[in-house]
Amino acid sequence: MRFLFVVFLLVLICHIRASPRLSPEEECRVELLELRHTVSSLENKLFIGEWQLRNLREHNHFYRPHKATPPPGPNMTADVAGVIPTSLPHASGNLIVYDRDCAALYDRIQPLSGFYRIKPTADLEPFLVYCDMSDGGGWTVLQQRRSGKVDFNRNWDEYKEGFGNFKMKTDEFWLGNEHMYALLKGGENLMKFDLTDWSGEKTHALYENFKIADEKDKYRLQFGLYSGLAGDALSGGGRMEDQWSISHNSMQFSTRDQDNDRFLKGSCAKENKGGWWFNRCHAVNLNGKYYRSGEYKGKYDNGVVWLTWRGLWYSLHHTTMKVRPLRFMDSLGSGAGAGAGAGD
Ligand SMILES: [Ca+2]
Repeated sequence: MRFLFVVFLLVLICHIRASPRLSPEEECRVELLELRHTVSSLENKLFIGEWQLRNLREHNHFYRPHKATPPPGPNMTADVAGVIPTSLPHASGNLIVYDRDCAALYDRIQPLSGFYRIKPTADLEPFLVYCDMSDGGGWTVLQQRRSGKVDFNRNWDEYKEGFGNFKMKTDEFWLGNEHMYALLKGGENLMKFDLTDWSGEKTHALYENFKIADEKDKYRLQFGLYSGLAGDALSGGGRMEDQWSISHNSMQFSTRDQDNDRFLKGSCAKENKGGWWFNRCHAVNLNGKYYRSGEYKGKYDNGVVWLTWRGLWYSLHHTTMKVRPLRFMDSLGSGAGAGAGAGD
């Protein structure tokens, strides 16, 4: 048995030795073919890499959000790395390109709600805004009241430049009339007012083509069609006889130190403790005195008010003013997200 096995092995070895070997020329040819294959594969990789780079440059897409980023908690600012890339080469020149508003940012990378830097016009320095990426997404927030911690009784320059805190989701702020002027310039937008009362009930109002003039015209307000559930208080409510004195359309902005209202005997901004587009004086004032309860009493109806929802003697708990382009396809894909509910 063992003998047979040895014979088998010898036959096998002889067979292997007898098998034809490649000549040096053939070996070289095979090697060449393999190298060509490798070169072709590397060329493909290079081509894809260059295409990706071109694509990223054309779309200012320097950063991809990490899927592992935890969602922001109630007391946490959302990830802002999406706007401040950290891995760019220092000698690369001015490569940081900011989005013109939160809608453009949403279109590009659909990040979480949070504070981001935007640059609506070329001549303006980039500035920080809160982007509400809920409620259909893409909202640039212009005003927020939440707790009464920030004093809104400010002068012209403060309203012009903006004030408040820009760190937490619940921070209160006024984005600033100059920033708002730049953001609203084209007027092809939809402004949404999200309102919450002290029992937690929410409502909203929407205005198309919301825009303000420049400082020379004292940031005069103009807006178009109303829709929503809160009532068209910005136009002065339903009563024609009231509208001439309390509609905010075409009104200039007033502050305690710049009286541009139509109330000849006094200053609406002084009485109402905040800057706003006062007539003589108002049906809406979201920058009024923050009363820490709903109904209030006093010499003036100077609370945070929306006439057609809770009246002039009820000061609201939460307010938000936020804007996005009129032709914005939200995450629902229908454009219907704006009226679907308050993104508060
Ligand atoms: Ca006046």
